[in-house]
Amino acid sequence: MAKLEARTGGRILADQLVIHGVRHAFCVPGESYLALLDGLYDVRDRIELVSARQDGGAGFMAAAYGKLTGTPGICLVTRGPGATNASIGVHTAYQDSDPMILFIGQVASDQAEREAFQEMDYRRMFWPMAKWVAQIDRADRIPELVSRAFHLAVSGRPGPVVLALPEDMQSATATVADTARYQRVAAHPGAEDMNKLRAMLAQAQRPFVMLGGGGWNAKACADFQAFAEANALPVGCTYRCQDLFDNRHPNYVGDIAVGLNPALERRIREADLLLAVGPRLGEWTTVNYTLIDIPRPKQKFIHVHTGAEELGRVYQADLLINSGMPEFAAAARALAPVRAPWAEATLASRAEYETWQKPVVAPGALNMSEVIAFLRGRLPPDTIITNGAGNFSLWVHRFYQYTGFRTQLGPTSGAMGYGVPSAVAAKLVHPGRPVVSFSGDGDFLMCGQELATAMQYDLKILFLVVNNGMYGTIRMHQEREYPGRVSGTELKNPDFAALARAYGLHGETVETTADFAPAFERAWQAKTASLIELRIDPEAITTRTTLSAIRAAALKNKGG
Ligand SMILES: Cc1ncc(C[n+]2csc(CCOP(=O)(O)OP(=O)(O)O)c2C)c(N)n1
Ligand SMILES: [Mg+2]
Repeated sequence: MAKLEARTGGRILADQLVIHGVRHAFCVPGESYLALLDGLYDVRDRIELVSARQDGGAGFMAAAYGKLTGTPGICLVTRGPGATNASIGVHTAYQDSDPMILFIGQVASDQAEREAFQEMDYRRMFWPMAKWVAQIDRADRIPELVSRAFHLAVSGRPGPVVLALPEDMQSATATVADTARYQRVAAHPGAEDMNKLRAMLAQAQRPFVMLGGGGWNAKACADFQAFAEANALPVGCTYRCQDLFDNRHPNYVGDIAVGLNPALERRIREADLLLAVGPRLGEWTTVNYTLIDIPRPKQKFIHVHTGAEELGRVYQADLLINSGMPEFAAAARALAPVRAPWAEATLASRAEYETWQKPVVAPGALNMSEVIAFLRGRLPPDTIITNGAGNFSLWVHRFYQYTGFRTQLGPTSGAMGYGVPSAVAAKLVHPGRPVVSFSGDGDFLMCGQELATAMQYDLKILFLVVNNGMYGTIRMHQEREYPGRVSGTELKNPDFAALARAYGLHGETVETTADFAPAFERAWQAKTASLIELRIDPEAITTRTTLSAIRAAALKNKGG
């Protein structure tokens, strides 16, 4: 065996990242982790260090990287201000069940507990939004604790882990062996579970599948698709998990979130067997916890989830299965198909989805449903679509067709600002695939500074900013609850195209539906990243109704 050499903590850590297969790390540098930056210098041919412009942008990039690759997204930030900024990425990865590791430079151990410059207790700060928070106090324990971080981030319900790194620990030297690369640990469904599932399916008349959650990969999606096909099952995807099932497939019947297709909602309510595979069944997926009865669904209910702690949490089920998604999907595929008297109903549900997909009439000169329909036909199938949070995303989710695993990156946490940095991560991971990023006007300015990162790393992304001059989602809720009393939701915006040009992008503004296609083609041909601002009518607040209709209904309600 080769003799071990002494290394600094920073170098040991960089070497562990290489061993665990990291290709990109996202950071905003800080003086609290100079020795780690120096360690990364030595491995720069294996790990590309991407400097973001705000630690929140770096956090989102790492969370999106985790979603996209199924391997932990790595984020490096400085203490106090860096950590607090980056926390939005940690919270998003937690709610989205995406693997991520946040490394934070910490004050030196001889100053700890004095509230030294930017000192914080990360265990207390991050515990409700991370799977594990720890501090590495000795350089010779870096391999052990980093290995544990990787194992925890990907195992069970995937999620974020936070490790604090005291400055003096990073610059200290130690002679220690590296660990082996981490392995993903997952539960498997038992043979009895699968037999019971099959028996319940065989007895059903109107089964319905809700697909969602974290921990999937392309093979698992393909296996699940084969199971759904063999049993003619209708499949709906939960909020922002639409890419787990090819939306062009005849068994795909729509997405399940607030504002879902009423025909789909009826089918879920009238189902006699609900098979929830992967999702947590949170507020959005259950339409504010109204879609499925609590605690006992009126349908026969099967819940499959990667984390045992999630099962039985809100909903009591006839069958609870704790399993990794790839493990469950492979077992489901291997089941002998049942007779499927519901096959016709699945086709009918698909037809309802196709009707729901047709562009709608909307107020104003620029109709978002037509824009998305154009993109659906025009974008190559491997395009990755990202979005942040706001009502603008409703148009994308309803009218686009995601073609398969990880053609969608959207925060199920509803975090504004995700659309731009997630696109940066996507283009770095898949330079050969087109990446189109959607933001609202409010949403965009939360992380729009990462346009600079896209330019710095030469990432040719198309950014679309849907501008209605307001925090529209909140204005919608305001009109519903406090009609006519607009408070804090108006926005006076910059010229987004000019802003993009200042960053060095190709920038355009579009105000009519007809002008979108030519603007898109110009942007598509541009040598650099590009941004198109889409000015829409504030009245076009959802795909189904207008702002004034919401206000009128609320006033009528209050009057009566
Ligand atoms: C980081 C963050 N801050 C605040 C909110 C609350 N919020 C949800 S949607 C929204 C408005 C979004 O505005 P915009 O991006 O312009 O999209 P629109 O709804 O107008 O289409 C706000 C403020 C949030 N979800 N995330
Ligand atoms: Mg807006």
